[in-house]
Amino acid sequence: MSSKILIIGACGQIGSELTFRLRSIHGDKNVIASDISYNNPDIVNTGIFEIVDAQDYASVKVCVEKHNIDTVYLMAAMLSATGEKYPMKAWDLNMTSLFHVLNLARAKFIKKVFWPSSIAVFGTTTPTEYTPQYAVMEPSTVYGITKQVGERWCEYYHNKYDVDVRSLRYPGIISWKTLPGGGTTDYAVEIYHEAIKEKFYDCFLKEDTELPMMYMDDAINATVDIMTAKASDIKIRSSYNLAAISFTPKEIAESIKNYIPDFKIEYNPDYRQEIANSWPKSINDSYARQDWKWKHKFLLEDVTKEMLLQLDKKYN
Ligand code: AKB
Repeated sequence: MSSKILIIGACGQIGSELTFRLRSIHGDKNVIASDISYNNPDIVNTGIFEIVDAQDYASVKVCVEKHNIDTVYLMAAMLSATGEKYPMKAWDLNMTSLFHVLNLARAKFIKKVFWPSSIAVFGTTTPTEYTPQYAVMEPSTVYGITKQVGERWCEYYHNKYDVDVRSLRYPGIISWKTLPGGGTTDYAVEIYHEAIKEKFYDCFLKEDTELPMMYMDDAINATVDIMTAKASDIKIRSSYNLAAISFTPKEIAESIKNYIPDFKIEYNPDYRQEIANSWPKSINDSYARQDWKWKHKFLLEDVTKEMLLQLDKKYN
Protein backbone atom coordinates (compact mmCIF):
# COMPACT_ATOMS: atom_id res chain seq x y z
CA MET A 1 0.00 0.00 0.00
CA SER A 2 1.32 3.43 -0.92
CA SER A 3 2.21 5.80 1.85
CA LYS A 4 -0.17 8.73 2.55
CA ILE A 5 1.88 11.89 2.84
CA LEU A 6 1.22 15.34 4.28
CA ILE A 7 3.58 18.21 3.40
CA ILE A 8 3.24 21.16 5.79
CA GLY A 9 4.61 24.36 4.24
CA ALA A 10 4.11 23.04 0.70
CA CYS A 11 3.96 26.50 -0.90
CA GLY A 12 7.52 27.44 0.04
CA GLN A 13 10.78 27.06 -1.90
CA ILE A 14 11.62 23.48 -0.87
CA GLY A 15 8.08 22.37 0.06
CA SER A 16 6.77 23.09 -3.44
CA GLU A 17 9.42 21.06 -5.27
CA LEU A 18 9.14 18.27 -2.73
CA THR A 19 5.39 18.19 -3.40
CA PHE A 20 5.94 17.79 -7.17
CA ARG A 21 8.48 15.01 -6.62
CA LEU A 22 6.42 13.10 -4.05
CA ARG A 23 3.32 13.34 -6.25
CA SER A 24 5.30 11.81 -9.11
CA ILE A 25 6.55 8.97 -6.88
CA HIS A 26 3.41 8.17 -4.85
CA GLY A 27 0.61 9.47 -7.11
CA ASP A 28 -1.40 12.69 -6.77
CA LYS A 29 -4.05 11.16 -4.53
CA ASN A 30 -1.51 10.03 -1.94
CA VAL A 31 0.17 13.41 -1.41
CA ILE A 32 -1.62 16.18 0.48
CA ALA A 33 -0.01 19.59 0.14
CA SER A 34 -0.80 22.11 2.88
CA ASP A 35 0.10 25.63 3.92
CA ILE A 36 -1.22 28.54 5.95
CA SER A 37 -2.62 30.28 2.82
CA TYR A 38 -3.31 29.73 -0.88
CA ASN A 39 -0.17 31.59 -1.96
CA ASN A 40 1.28 29.26 -4.60
CA PRO A 41 -1.18 28.51 -7.45
CA ASP A 42 1.21 25.92 -8.94
CA ILE A 43 0.72 23.82 -5.80
CA VAL A 44 -2.83 24.77 -4.82
CA ASN A 45 -4.37 24.15 -8.26
CA THR A 46 -2.52 21.01 -9.27
CA GLY A 47 -3.39 18.43 -6.62
CA ILE A 48 -4.97 17.94 -3.20
CA PHE A 49 -4.41 21.03 -1.06
CA GLU A 50 -5.51 21.83 2.51
CA ILE A 51 -5.14 24.92 4.67
CA VAL A 52 -3.17 23.81 7.77
CA ASP A 53 -1.82 26.06 10.51
CA ALA A 54 1.39 24.35 11.65
CA GLN A 55 1.17 26.14 15.01
CA ASP A 56 -2.28 24.74 15.76
CA TYR A 57 -2.20 21.09 16.93
CA ALA A 58 -5.90 20.57 16.12
CA SER A 59 -5.47 21.92 12.59
CA VAL A 60 -2.62 19.46 11.87
CA LYS A 61 -4.38 16.53 13.56
CA VAL A 62 -7.68 17.07 11.70
CA CYS A 63 -5.85 16.96 8.37
CA VAL A 64 -3.83 13.87 9.39
CA GLU A 65 -7.00 12.01 10.42
CA LYS A 66 -9.09 13.19 7.45
CA HIS A 67 -6.55 11.84 4.95
CA ASN A 68 -5.23 8.85 6.90
CA ILE A 69 -1.72 10.29 6.79
CA ASP A 70 1.23 8.12 7.84
CA THR A 71 4.16 10.38 6.88
CA VAL A 72 4.62 14.12 7.51
CA TYR A 73 7.22 16.43 5.95
CA LEU A 74 7.33 19.57 8.12
CA MET A 75 8.72 22.25 5.80
CA ALA A 76 7.17 25.35 7.46
CA ALA A 77 9.78 27.54 9.17
CA MET A 78 10.97 31.10 9.60
CA LEU A 79 14.49 31.37 8.15
CA SER A 80 17.62 33.11 9.43
CA ALA A 81 17.27 36.69 8.17
CA THR A 82 13.55 37.11 8.96
CA GLY A 83 14.09 35.33 12.27
CA GLU A 84 16.46 38.09 13.37
CA LYS A 85 13.66 40.64 12.78
CA TYR A 86 11.02 38.61 14.63
CA PRO A 87 12.89 36.46 17.18
CA MET A 88 9.89 35.35 19.24
CA LYS A 89 7.77 34.59 16.17
CA ALA A 90 10.62 32.49 14.74
CA TRP A 91 10.98 30.60 18.02
CA ASP A 92 7.21 30.02 18.28
CA LEU A 93 6.71 28.85 14.69
CA ASN A 94 9.81 26.67 14.43
CA MET A 95 9.42 24.97 17.82
CA THR A 96 5.63 24.69 18.16
CA SER A 97 5.19 23.12 14.73
CA LEU A 98 7.93 20.57 15.45
CA PHE A 99 6.39 19.56 18.79
CA HIS A 100 2.96 19.14 17.19
CA VAL A 101 4.31 16.75 14.58
CA LEU A 102 6.57 14.85 17.00
CA ASN A 103 3.65 14.48 19.42
CA LEU A 104 1.38 13.16 16.66
CA ALA A 105 4.05 10.55 15.93
CA ARG A 106 4.49 9.73 19.61
CA ALA A 107 0.71 9.22 19.89
CA LYS A 108 0.88 6.93 16.79
CA PHE A 109 -1.32 9.07 14.55
CA ILE A 110 1.59 9.07 12.08
CA LYS A 111 4.53 6.70 11.53
CA LYS A 112 7.30 8.80 10.01
CA VAL A 113 8.48 12.42 10.12
CA PHE A 114 10.89 14.49 8.02
CA TRP A 115 12.10 17.72 9.58
CA PRO A 116 14.79 19.92 8.00
CA SER A 117 17.65 21.30 10.05
CA SER A 118 20.29 23.66 8.64
CA ILE A 119 23.96 24.65 8.55
CA ALA A 120 22.68 27.46 10.84
CA VAL A 121 23.10 25.09 13.82
CA PHE A 122 26.80 25.98 13.66
CA GLY A 123 28.30 29.23 14.96
CA THR A 124 31.48 31.27 15.15
CA THR A 125 33.21 28.75 17.44
CA THR A 126 32.69 25.88 14.96
CA PRO A 127 35.59 24.97 12.63
CA THR A 128 34.59 26.60 9.31
CA GLU A 129 36.37 24.38 6.78
CA TYR A 130 34.87 20.97 6.07
CA THR A 131 32.82 21.22 9.28
CA PRO A 132 32.41 17.76 10.85
CA GLN A 133 29.11 16.17 11.88
CA TYR A 134 30.06 16.41 15.53
CA ALA A 135 31.45 19.89 16.18
CA VAL A 136 30.99 22.73 18.63
CA MET A 137 27.53 24.20 18.00
CA GLU A 138 26.94 27.71 19.35
CA PRO A 139 24.51 29.21 16.83
CA SER A 140 24.13 32.98 16.97
CA THR A 141 20.80 33.36 15.14
CA VAL A 142 17.35 32.57 16.53
CA TYR A 143 16.79 30.35 13.51
CA GLY A 144 20.01 28.44 14.28
CA ILE A 145 19.00 28.08 17.93
CA THR A 146 15.60 26.62 16.93
CA LYS A 147 17.29 24.16 14.58
CA GLN A 148 19.86 23.07 17.17
CA VAL A 149 17.22 22.61 19.87
CA GLY A 150 14.92 20.90 17.35
CA GLU A 151 17.66 18.40 16.56
CA ARG A 152 18.01 17.51 20.22
CA TRP A 153 14.23 16.98 20.49
CA CYS A 154 14.16 14.80 17.37
CA GLU A 155 16.85 12.54 18.82
CA TYR A 156 15.07 12.52 22.19
CA TYR A 157 11.71 11.51 20.66
CA HIS A 158 13.46 8.77 18.70
CA ASN A 159 15.31 7.39 21.74
CA LYS A 160 12.51 7.73 24.30
CA TYR A 161 9.36 7.21 22.24
CA ASP A 162 10.64 5.31 19.21
CA VAL A 163 9.55 8.05 16.81
CA ASP A 164 10.90 7.49 13.28
CA VAL A 165 12.11 11.03 12.62
CA ARG A 166 14.74 11.79 9.98
CA SER A 167 16.51 15.06 9.33
CA LEU A 168 19.09 16.83 7.15
CA ARG A 169 21.14 19.95 7.79
CA TYR A 170 20.36 21.72 4.52
CA PRO A 171 22.90 24.18 3.11
CA GLY A 172 21.61 27.12 0.99
CA ILE A 173 19.27 25.70 -1.68
CA ILE A 174 19.28 27.09 -5.23
CA SER A 175 16.19 26.73 -7.43
CA TRP A 176 14.16 28.60 -10.06
CA LYS A 177 10.51 27.51 -9.54
CA THR A 178 9.64 29.14 -6.20
CA LEU A 179 11.63 32.00 -4.63
CA PRO A 180 13.13 31.46 -1.18
CA GLY A 181 12.09 33.92 1.51
CA GLY A 182 13.96 35.37 4.45
CA GLY A 183 17.22 33.41 4.29
CA THR A 184 20.85 34.53 4.24
CA THR A 185 21.73 32.23 1.33
CA ASP A 186 18.89 33.74 -0.79
CA TYR A 187 21.45 35.88 -2.64
CA ALA A 188 22.49 32.79 -4.60
CA VAL A 189 18.98 32.57 -6.09
CA GLU A 190 18.27 36.30 -6.49
CA ILE A 191 21.53 36.79 -8.42
CA TYR A 192 20.30 34.57 -11.28
CA HIS A 193 16.92 36.36 -11.50
CA GLU A 194 18.61 39.76 -11.58
CA ALA A 195 21.24 38.57 -14.07
CA ILE A 196 18.49 37.62 -16.53
CA LYS A 197 16.26 40.65 -15.85
CA GLU A 198 18.79 43.49 -15.26
CA LYS A 199 22.30 42.14 -15.98
CA PHE A 200 23.11 43.63 -12.58
CA TYR A 201 23.00 42.43 -8.96
CA ASP A 202 23.45 44.42 -5.76
CA CYS A 203 24.78 41.72 -3.40
CA PHE A 204 24.10 41.91 0.34
CA LEU A 205 27.18 39.80 1.16
CA LYS A 206 30.90 40.56 0.62
CA GLU A 207 32.55 39.10 -2.48
CA ASP A 208 34.64 36.55 -0.54
CA THR A 209 31.87 35.11 1.70
CA GLU A 210 32.06 31.37 1.09
CA LEU A 211 28.98 29.32 2.05
CA PRO A 212 27.79 25.73 1.51
CA MET A 213 25.12 25.47 -1.21
CA MET A 214 23.18 22.85 -3.18
CA TYR A 215 20.94 22.67 -6.25
CA MET A 216 17.29 21.87 -5.54
CA ASP A 217 17.31 18.53 -7.42
CA ASP A 218 20.11 17.30 -5.16
CA ALA A 219 18.26 18.53 -2.03
CA ILE A 220 15.08 16.72 -3.09
CA ASN A 221 17.03 13.55 -3.95
CA ALA A 222 18.66 13.62 -0.50
CA THR A 223 15.28 14.11 1.19
CA VAL A 224 13.67 11.24 -0.70
CA ASP A 225 16.73 9.02 -0.15
CA ILE A 226 16.87 9.51 3.62
CA MET A 227 13.12 8.93 3.90
CA THR A 228 13.20 5.71 1.88
CA ALA A 229 16.37 4.30 3.50
CA LYS A 230 16.00 1.33 5.86
CA ALA A 231 15.44 2.54 9.44
CA SER A 232 18.52 0.59 10.54
CA ASP A 233 20.69 2.61 8.10
CA ILE A 234 19.67 5.90 9.74
CA LYS A 235 22.24 5.97 12.51
CA ILE A 236 21.94 9.70 13.28
CA ARG A 237 18.57 10.76 14.64
CA SER A 238 19.43 14.39 15.35
CA SER A 239 20.29 15.55 11.81
CA TYR A 240 22.81 14.63 9.09
CA ASN A 241 25.38 17.05 7.68
CA LEU A 242 24.65 17.34 3.95
CA ALA A 243 26.92 18.94 1.34
CA ALA A 244 27.35 19.52 -2.37
CA ILE A 245 29.21 22.70 -3.38
CA SER A 246 30.68 25.80 -1.73
CA PHE A 247 31.33 29.15 -3.41
CA THR A 248 31.57 32.90 -2.88
CA PRO A 249 29.46 35.69 -4.46
CA LYS A 250 32.49 36.51 -6.65
CA GLU A 251 32.69 32.91 -7.91
CA ILE A 252 28.97 32.69 -8.74
CA ALA A 253 29.20 36.06 -10.53
CA GLU A 254 32.15 34.75 -12.60
CA SER A 255 30.18 31.65 -13.55
CA ILE A 256 27.26 33.87 -14.70
CA LYS A 257 29.65 36.01 -16.78
CA ASN A 258 30.51 32.90 -18.81
CA TYR A 259 26.96 33.17 -20.22
CA ILE A 260 26.22 36.91 -19.78
CA PRO A 261 29.58 38.66 -20.31
CA ASP A 262 28.22 42.15 -19.49
CA PHE A 263 26.73 41.04 -16.14
CA LYS A 264 27.80 43.39 -13.31
CA ILE A 265 27.79 42.92 -9.54
CA GLU A 266 28.23 45.35 -6.63
CA TYR A 267 28.76 44.40 -3.00
CA ASN A 268 26.85 46.26 -0.27
CA PRO A 269 26.88 44.00 2.80
CA ASP A 270 24.02 44.44 5.28
CA TYR A 271 23.01 42.71 8.57
CA ARG A 272 23.04 39.33 6.80
CA GLN A 273 26.85 39.50 6.48
CA GLU A 274 27.20 38.83 10.20
CA ILE A 275 24.92 35.80 9.94
CA ALA A 276 26.92 34.44 6.98
CA ASN A 277 30.19 35.05 8.88
CA SER A 278 28.96 32.78 11.67
CA TRP A 279 28.33 29.81 9.34
CA PRO A 280 30.70 27.17 7.93
CA LYS A 281 32.35 27.62 4.54
CA SER A 282 32.15 23.92 3.68
CA ILE A 283 30.66 20.79 5.24
CA ASN A 284 31.91 17.24 5.81
CA ASP A 285 28.92 14.99 5.10
CA SER A 286 30.74 11.64 5.19
CA TYR A 287 28.16 10.05 7.55
CA ALA A 288 25.34 10.65 5.03
CA ARG A 289 27.53 9.30 2.22
CA GLN A 290 28.39 6.23 4.28
CA ASP A 291 25.08 5.43 6.06
CA TRP A 292 22.54 5.88 3.24
CA LYS A 293 24.82 6.38 0.22
CA TRP A 294 24.20 10.08 -0.39
CA LYS A 295 25.84 11.53 -3.53
CA HIS A 296 25.36 14.99 -5.04
CA LYS A 297 25.23 15.57 -8.80
CA PHE A 298 25.25 19.33 -9.47
CA LEU A 299 28.43 21.43 -9.52
CA LEU A 300 28.38 25.25 -9.75
CA GLU A 301 28.73 25.17 -13.59
CA ASP A 302 25.69 22.85 -13.84
CA VAL A 303 23.65 25.03 -11.48
CA THR A 304 24.45 28.24 -13.41
CA LYS A 305 23.64 26.64 -16.78
CA GLU A 306 20.29 25.27 -15.57
CA MET A 307 19.24 28.38 -13.62
CA LEU A 308 19.95 30.74 -16.55
CA LEU A 309 18.22 28.43 -19.03
CA GLN A 310 15.05 28.10 -16.95
CA LEU A 311 14.87 31.76 -15.91
CA ASP A 312 15.47 32.92 -19.48
CA LYS A 313 12.38 30.88 -20.50
CA LYS A 314 10.42 32.35 -17.59
CA TYR A 315 11.22 36.04 -18.20
CA ASN A 316 11.92 36.28 -21.96
C1 AKB B 1 18.93 30.48 5.43
O1 AKB B 1 19.72 31.14 4.75
O2 AKB B 1 18.41 30.91 6.47
C2 AKB B 1 18.59 29.08 4.98
C3 AKB B 1 19.46 28.06 5.61
C4 AKB B 1 20.90 27.99 5.26
O3 AKB B 1 19.00 27.27 6.39
N1 AKB B 1 18.65 28.99 3.56
